[in-house]
Amino acid sequence: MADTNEKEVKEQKQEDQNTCKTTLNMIDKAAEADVRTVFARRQEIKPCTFGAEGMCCRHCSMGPCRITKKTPTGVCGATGDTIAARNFARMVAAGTAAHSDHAREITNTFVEAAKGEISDFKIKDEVKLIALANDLGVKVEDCSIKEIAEEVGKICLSQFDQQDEGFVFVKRAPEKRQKIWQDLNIIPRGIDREIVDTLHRTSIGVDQDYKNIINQSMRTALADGWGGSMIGTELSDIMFGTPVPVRSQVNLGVLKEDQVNILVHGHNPLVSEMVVAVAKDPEMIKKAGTKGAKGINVAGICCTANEILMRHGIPIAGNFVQQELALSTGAVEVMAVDVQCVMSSLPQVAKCFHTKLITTSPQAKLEGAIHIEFEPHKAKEVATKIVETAIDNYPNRKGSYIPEKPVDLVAGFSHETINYMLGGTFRSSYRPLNDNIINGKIRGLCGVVGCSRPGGNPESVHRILVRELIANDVLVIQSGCAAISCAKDGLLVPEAAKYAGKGLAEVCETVGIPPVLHTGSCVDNSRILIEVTNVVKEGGLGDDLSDVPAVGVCPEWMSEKAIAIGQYFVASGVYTIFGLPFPVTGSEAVLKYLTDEIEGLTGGKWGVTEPDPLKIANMTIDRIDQARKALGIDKKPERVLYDMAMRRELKF
Ligand code: SF4
Ligand code: MSK
Repeated sequence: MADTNEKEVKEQKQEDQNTCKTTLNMIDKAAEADVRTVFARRQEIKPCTFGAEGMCCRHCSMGPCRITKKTPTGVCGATGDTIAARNFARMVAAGTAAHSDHAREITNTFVEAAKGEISDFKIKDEVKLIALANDLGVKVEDCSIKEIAEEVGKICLSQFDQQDEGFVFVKRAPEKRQKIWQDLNIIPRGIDREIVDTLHRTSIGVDQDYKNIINQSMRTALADGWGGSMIGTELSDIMFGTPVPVRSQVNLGVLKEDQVNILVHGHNPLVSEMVVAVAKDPEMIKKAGTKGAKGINVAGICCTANEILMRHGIPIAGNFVQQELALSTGAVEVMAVDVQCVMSSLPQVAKCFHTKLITTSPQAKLEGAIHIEFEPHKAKEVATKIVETAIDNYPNRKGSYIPEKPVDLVAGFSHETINYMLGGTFRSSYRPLNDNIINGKIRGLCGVVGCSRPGGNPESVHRILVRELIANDVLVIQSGCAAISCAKDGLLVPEAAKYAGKGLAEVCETVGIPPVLHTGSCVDNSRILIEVTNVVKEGGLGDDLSDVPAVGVCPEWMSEKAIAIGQYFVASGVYTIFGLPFPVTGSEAVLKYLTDEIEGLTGGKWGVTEPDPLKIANMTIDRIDQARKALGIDKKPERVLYDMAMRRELKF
């Protein structure tokens, strides 16, 4: 039942001018429709501090054990340090599993598409296929596209279950980085093997040494960033097209009053790609017309949204915290979900309206939803059923409330696009980017990634942080729900260069890019690894990722996947700042290892702080300036300090 709680949430959020007004507005509308949302549940359920600090172990039936000053070990004798490290490593393993299982499904489909065994998916980007084949050492001369694709698919598939040496994607990293990994013995053997190893060693009575556990979690995380996630991104690009800049729109206002609205939600682009294709079929549009609709409008939620935005310009309805609010508009005929970040509450919300909720993955069923199982062999058939269900449901819409108009954005900044846009068609290269970092017009790079979270003012943290960074000439690269937050604030268009510092604005205006580049879904954080690697390989900014004036930030992480991402950035040499809560704060030793000592091993480390955007911005800029100093390019520019009034001035 909705109650005053929703109102309290709204009042609290109104204090912050940067909170998404559409979200605020829809919290009210949801309450009117008797819909309970994540915002209200967050208010009611106070997090367990033992769990939040990594001090609860439930790995055997002698527990669960909670570590306190009075009880400093579990029943088995495990210390708080061991328990915190085990919990952390398990989060990395779970995140790696999520990204990599997504990638496995893509890879299996890719292999079948390469062999010509399925008709609905094909090799679309042959140039990228050949580039990847070259990186993987696959022979391309005198070989057909089919032969090359089959071999590339075979190698990618082998990365999951191989047992020993031969993890190929790490060879894309700078040589110095590979040597660091070799010396630390953290080059992954196979993706599945590292996940299993981590789960094994963190079960009762196995690895007790927190440093050893954390080091294994780095190997697991590398199997994600330079393995599962990278494979997912690369093969999706080859099958569906490598993103190029595309203009579209974002926020719940993308829903259409007079059209059949279909929302796709989750992460895996296989289903959503096909829904997008089928919804464009003139026969389907005609059918929608027979039901009184003027067309079929597909929009996305979460990272499936980012995938189809990047490749087709399909608008984004919202991010993680907006999924229930999207249904609360009453304007959605079908929400089709695949895997990850799908709230269990959706069937209850859908029931309040005419919306049909459809699950498509055998791994992710929801009680109360219709299940139409997706299989690559019958992709079009499944997508057709989804679209037809939506069309048939349109006459059942009983009135709706679609919030104010959406906001424009430009997405599609794959690492290939950055290469092409900055270097030009005839001499694509990262040289201009490097030169602009060296001459100080661009102070440095920052990947601002991750989730959106209820509690506090989720959208505003990202927005204030990113505005502060660009105002100080930091070029921001975004993915996931963080990108959606800033897109809704109008920061992902070239016109937003007016909010950037003088140097960054000049570069953006010359090239025609936004100061905040949308690089894709959370799996696509692997693109950022390649982007920073390309900067290193271009020359002039050190010989390793840890030398580049670049920082990773995830102010509002929510999922275990974010912890896996953070750990692969740290293991790759990047200073990576996460907002609290951070899941090892109960152990001083583990916290110190991750935020300090680990730097001596990898050159990267975690920064952990309360999600205060200005503090995070300062930490980021300080680190960038230190890196510039170490490179001897620290002469300019001046640091601009924005007070609250100046920041408000910057609003649209
Ligand atoms: Fe407790 Fe040890 Fe069992 Fe964990 S493994 S629940 S600390 S007894
Ligand atoms: S969807 S993992 S809430 S980014 Fe990728 Fe968003 Fe975080 Fe899910």
